[in-house]
Amino acid sequence: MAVTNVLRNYVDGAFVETPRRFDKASPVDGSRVAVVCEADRALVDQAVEAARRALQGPWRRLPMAERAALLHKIADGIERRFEEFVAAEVADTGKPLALARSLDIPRGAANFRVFADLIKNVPTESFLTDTADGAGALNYAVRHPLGVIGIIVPWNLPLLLLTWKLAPALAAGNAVLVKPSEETPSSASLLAEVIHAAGLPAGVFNLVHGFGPDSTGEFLTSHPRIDAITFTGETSTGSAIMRAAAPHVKAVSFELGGKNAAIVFADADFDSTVEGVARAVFANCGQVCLCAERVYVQRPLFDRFVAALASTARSIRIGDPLAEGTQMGPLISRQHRDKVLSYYRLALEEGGTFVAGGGIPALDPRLAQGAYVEPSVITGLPESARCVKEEIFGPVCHIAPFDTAEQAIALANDSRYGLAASVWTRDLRTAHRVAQHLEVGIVWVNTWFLRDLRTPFGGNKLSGIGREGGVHSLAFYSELTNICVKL
Ligand code: NAD
Ligand code: 6OD
Repeated sequence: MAVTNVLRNYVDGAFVETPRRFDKASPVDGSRVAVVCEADRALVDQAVEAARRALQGPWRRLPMAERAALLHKIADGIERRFEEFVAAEVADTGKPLALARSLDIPRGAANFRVFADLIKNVPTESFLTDTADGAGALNYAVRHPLGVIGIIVPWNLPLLLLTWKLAPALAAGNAVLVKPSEETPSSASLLAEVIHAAGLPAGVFNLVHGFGPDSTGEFLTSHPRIDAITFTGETSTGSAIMRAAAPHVKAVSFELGGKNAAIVFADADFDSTVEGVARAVFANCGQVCLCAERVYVQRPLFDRFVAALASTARSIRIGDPLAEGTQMGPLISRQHRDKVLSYYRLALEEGGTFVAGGGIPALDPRLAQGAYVEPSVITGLPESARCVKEEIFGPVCHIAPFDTAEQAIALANDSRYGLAASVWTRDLRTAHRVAQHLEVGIVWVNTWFLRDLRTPFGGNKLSGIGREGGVHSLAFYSELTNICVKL
């Protein structure tokens, strides 16, 4: 009989079991992936005190180069246990092996390497100031850790998003409590083993498993001795976290939801644009905050483009993520599938037509308890439809025509969200002009989700607060003290 993996918390340098546990179910077939020990309030308190002690201990005195070397050691550990991380991520999320191997796990390691190198090379400001006596003054800023950071992350890119926040927080010298999603506890648990083996001082990194409201997540956001919360997830959760964090005036950094537009001009290279937009819509079963759920195509190309995208959607091989050639796995859970399917039904009620998908795929009966949906393409909805306005977070887009660049900009900007957009054209003048008018944090031209980790990443409007990436991450995870010396 298979032994179920019990996932423990990691607090003050030790792995900790708790009596309260929950099951993590596989989105592939409903089987049990792991039993997870939920951290209660007392364990969170213990982790916070351990983190506070760590901030005053050897971690504080560690030379920056040694701190950076430890981050590289963690990256080495991820790479050494690469296939275990892949297996953990696939088991929790159901994403295809190839995706975990090419995106999630390599980025887990890369996040540590980038911030290890950056912290050694980033300057702080200095200014020479004129004074009345002519001697002047020298101002220079010194960087301090922000303190104890609560890191709360979602389930769609578990290791990638966790380490995207953890690596810069550690590089800047902070101590952290990490809460992964209850849907994806496995890769975070492996990471705790890697960090333990790398020899990070006790209390610097703490892992606490659990849920959001009335559970571990809320214990973190309302804790008086946690200095800041960095969060990726739904906009409504961000709003709840802000309320919980307000009494203690915690700093917050938020990467939230999106309803991203792809704008396709008639002169775009047809084949590479269909391929690129299909990736933007269907990657990770549509569960990337950057995915395009609104596609606008210039009228002369519209019918041909709709037909090609629908044909691509129908050709996607859906199934067991471990099977050779699978291109799309399930959604994260049956609960999330219910939400996505409710939008498929709503699209019909709102007057839309499915030119591809719209239901549940016929699959091997072994996968009957899985969370599968068909990749779908919808046309004919009014711009005011809820399916055009609300984030669905599944493998689905609505396609609508436009005539002029001004119209495309107005359509793309008519959203409460402002995370990302992509523009597809051979005309660079059009590309730059449109890109600069889009009310989003990230624009890709003739590509999608091409990342340089030094660049600012984040959203406008309801899509977030602040920017992370490169020096922007270090700015959030640091306090700067300006020292003014009269010469
Ligand atoms: P979610 O907001 O439901 O959960 C995210 C995390 O917050 C989980 O760990 C959860 O346990 C925790 N949480 C939930 N309620 C909480 C509360 N009241 N207090 C404290 N913690 C709480 O999001 P999800 O469903 O896991 O992820 C999907 C969402 O994340 C989508 O909206 C997607 O757009 C967004 N997302 C955004 C980005 C970005 O960079 N902008 C990246 C990835 C995902
Ligand atoms: O690439 C990243 O750094 C990042 N934060 C991606 C977010 C993807 C959202 O699902």
